[in-house]
Amino acid sequence: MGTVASFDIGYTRYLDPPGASPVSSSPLPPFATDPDALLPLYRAMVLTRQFDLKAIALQRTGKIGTFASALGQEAVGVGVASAMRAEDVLVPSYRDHAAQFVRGVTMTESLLYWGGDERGSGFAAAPHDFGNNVPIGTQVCHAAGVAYAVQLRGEKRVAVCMLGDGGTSKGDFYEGMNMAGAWHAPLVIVVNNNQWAISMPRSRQTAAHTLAQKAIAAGIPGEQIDGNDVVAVRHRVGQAIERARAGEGPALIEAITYRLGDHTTADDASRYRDEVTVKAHWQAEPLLRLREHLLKLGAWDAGREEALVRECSQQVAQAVEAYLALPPPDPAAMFDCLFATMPAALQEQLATARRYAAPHGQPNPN
Ligand SMILES: Cc1ncc(C[n+]2csc(CCOP(=O)(O)OP(=O)(O)O)c2C)c(N)n1
Ligand SMILES: [Mg+2]
Repeated sequence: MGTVASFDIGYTRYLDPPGASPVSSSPLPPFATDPDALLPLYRAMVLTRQFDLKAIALQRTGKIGTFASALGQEAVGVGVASAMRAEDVLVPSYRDHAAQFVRGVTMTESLLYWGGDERGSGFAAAPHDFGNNVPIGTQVCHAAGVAYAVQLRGEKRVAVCMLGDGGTSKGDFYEGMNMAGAWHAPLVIVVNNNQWAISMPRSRQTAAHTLAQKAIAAGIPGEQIDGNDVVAVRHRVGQAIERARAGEGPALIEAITYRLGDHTTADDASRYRDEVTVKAHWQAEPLLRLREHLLKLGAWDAGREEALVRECSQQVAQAVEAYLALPPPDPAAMFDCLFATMPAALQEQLATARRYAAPHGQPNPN
């Protein structure tokens, strides 16, 4: 038998975890030796971690609903969003607030979302970005449609879609990616492979050796990166985005990371995974990785670390204060944006909501 086609899946890492042998012989991308370019990335990762800590506490005290933390995966979101232009379109999953914060979404908006408030899905600073997508993988179809639309309009914009490893087992993922490939549309798909789909490990989700290779079937390039290395994420995703912008078509990037926390606040991961493995992954976590690099560049020290953590936690506290001070939304808001003309059944529900909810602007007596 001859060979009609063969494919390679590349892997990129620049910042090695302690004890790991170097992968890349290529020099660091220029921004990676410039503290002025790196410090905003580090700050965004620290801010996300502080936000996650606080959001979990808010869920525990009943101030928000279920929450999905990005603990250990901060470099994926920060790297992706920092490689985008403001006019690009982020189509995220529910675990992508690190990316959203870099896009200008406020922490108060994010808390509103997790508090079940429709106002948390409209972003003042990123009005064309999509809201958090909870149905797994369906956002790949939306993102393919966005990419097709900007292509038809002749705009130099790129749709960037984020989803999890579990999402790549869904038909929507294949369908969206396939159409983007067929249309040669400007779409970059970033798979956040955090090794788990709730309690289902990556090893049991698919027999595929990599998730990146799923792109090959759609006729688009696929590659892996170390998702805990913000330099690799920003650089490789940035290159894919600029290729897409230049009309060179879509790409898929699988970012390998690890979910250090529970799936959400409704989960207890200690029931299905052992602590020794989780502890080992703490050695490779993304903040530590960039902090070590900044130390080597002489751009960081314990004093600056302490000041940054303090500043970020204060910023989170202010966002929480603003969230808690907002009057509840008009109960009618949850019926908006569903139908051009509201069906009778929903009109009835709306009337019920109005009867039992507190008047708009008043705290609910319950
Ligand atoms: C269509 C659909 N099926 C099932 C679920 C329930 N569900 C919520 S999260 C999740 C796992 C997703 O795992 P992954 O895509 O790896 O993302 P992660 O949560 O790890 O970021 C599932 C199955 C859902 N939200 N949507
Ligand atoms: Mg996952």
